[in-house]
Amino acid sequence: MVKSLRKTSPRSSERSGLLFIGDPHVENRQPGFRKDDYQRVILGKLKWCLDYASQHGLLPVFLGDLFDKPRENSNWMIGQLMELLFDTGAVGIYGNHDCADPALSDADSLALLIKAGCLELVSAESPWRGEMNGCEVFVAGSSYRHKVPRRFDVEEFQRQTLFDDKPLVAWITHHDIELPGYDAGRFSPREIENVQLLVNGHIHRRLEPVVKGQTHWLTPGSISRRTRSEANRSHVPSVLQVDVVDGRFDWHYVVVPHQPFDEVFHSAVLPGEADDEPSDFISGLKEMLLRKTASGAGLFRFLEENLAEFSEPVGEEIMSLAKQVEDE
Ligand SMILES: [Mn+2]
Repeated sequence: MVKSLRKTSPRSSERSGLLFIGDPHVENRQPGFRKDDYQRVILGKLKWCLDYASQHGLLPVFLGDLFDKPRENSNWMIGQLMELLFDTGAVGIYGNHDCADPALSDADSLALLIKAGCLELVSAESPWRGEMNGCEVFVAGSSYRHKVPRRFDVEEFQRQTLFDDKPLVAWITHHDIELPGYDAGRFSPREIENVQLLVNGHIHRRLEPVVKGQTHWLTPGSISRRTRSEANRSHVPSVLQVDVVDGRFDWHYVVVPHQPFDEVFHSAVLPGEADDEPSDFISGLKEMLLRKTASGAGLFRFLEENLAEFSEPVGEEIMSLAKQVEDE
């Protein structure tokens, strides 16, 4: 496990709650059909979130996928993240996009933030622990591919304390949870003993909460919109504020300032718009010429829609050539 090289924790200030930040996917390139300066926009959103956390006495908690690409990140961008996180501190888990191998390693960009003491990685064995409004609070979690336990053994962590007040426990995950409105779910939510709140990243749009016994399962969604999809058109980038009030968690969503969908994404070129040309093939080509996206988003959509016209080996060869170009 990657560990901080810092001897002291940056988190000395009084805190009264938590701010959960979902899937920022910071990266140098433009995702999909976005037409803004994505890397500056997403760093600006993170700065807003961290400022908000400081102003409201909240500990920032990252739900995974802080980075979109585990390793190809510029020093400039990692330096900016260090500057943003160094004073506020933060805790979190890693997502599938943060690690190139099945587990996070020293070769991944996120490891630099952890070693620099800018982000504390939490797990079942090493939760964050602190006091908020006179109540003991734990933040533990399961990074991508890590199991979520049936119960959190708070007694184990409380052996050395004099009092036996029941602490509040928030658990963070980055998993395909089976929730209403999400079709790719593989794991059903259940009660986790001693855990009042489970907050899941990985799913990029906000979903309705699910209650299982004492455990509330919340899905805030991503603070960035990466694809020009209808789901994203209605998704409002938000963070989840959780305050500790009278010995319990009290939560609500806070909208992160963002531009309207149509100002963030290139509009789709519709058949007919391209010089009255009725062919999808031609309108697809037009879209590629008009919207030269850095990620090749238009190219891949165009190929997927048109490769059926070719025999299978020819189609596969064209796709593999396109992927080689995209990887460069
Ligand atoms: Mn993600």
